[in-house]
Amino acid sequence: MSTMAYVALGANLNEPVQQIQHAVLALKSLAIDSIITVSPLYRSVPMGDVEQPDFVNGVAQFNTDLEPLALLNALQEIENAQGRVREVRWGPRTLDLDILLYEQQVIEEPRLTIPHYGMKQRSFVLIPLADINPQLILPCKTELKSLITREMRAELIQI
Ligand code: A4P
Ligand code: MG
Repeated sequence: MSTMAYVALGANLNEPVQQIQHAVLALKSLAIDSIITVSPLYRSVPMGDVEQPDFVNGVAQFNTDLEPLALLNALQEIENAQGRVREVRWGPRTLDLDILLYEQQVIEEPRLTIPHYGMKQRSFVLIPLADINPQLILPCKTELKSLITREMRAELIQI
């Protein structure tokens, strides 16, 4: 049984666009038949108080037969392979891969919260997600579209 997953991609160090493109190739290896849909990429101002370069953000969608924790492990391996060093929380990174949605499942485990805890407030997640699936309804029954404000659209520049 395969499950549809949405993964957020973010990078703001060492050629961020190339980091994302490289990550997309790696994600194909987790996808059934290597089929993956990738949103347009956006440049976004860093959220949070850490002084750091702008981010490149996007979202990928694919079907996988990995269970949620196995998917998280696989994503962390890809982050590590691309030189991710964890120093400051919310600090700069070569690559961040967060699981946004795993079908309509709600998961609350020590290492894994799905839907991703911050997704409903983040322009750089909601807008690329809506590019892929404008009709998406979240597990809490909220329509994705209803969360996207005019201010959020003004925050992002498509690359
Ligand atoms: N974890 C729990 N749930 C999940 C999930 N759904 N997907 C745990 C992935 N990981 C999940 O993550 C810390 C731990 O979260 C993991 O070990 C995993 O077990 P991390 O990637 O090591 O650290 P982090 O990313 O610094 O922390 P966090 O809280 O995930 O940060 P965020 O929320 O990812 O925010 N500004 C812009 N413009 N664009 C960005 O992409 N990203 C961040 C980081 C800050 N500012 C940003 C952006
Ligand atoms: Mg993260």
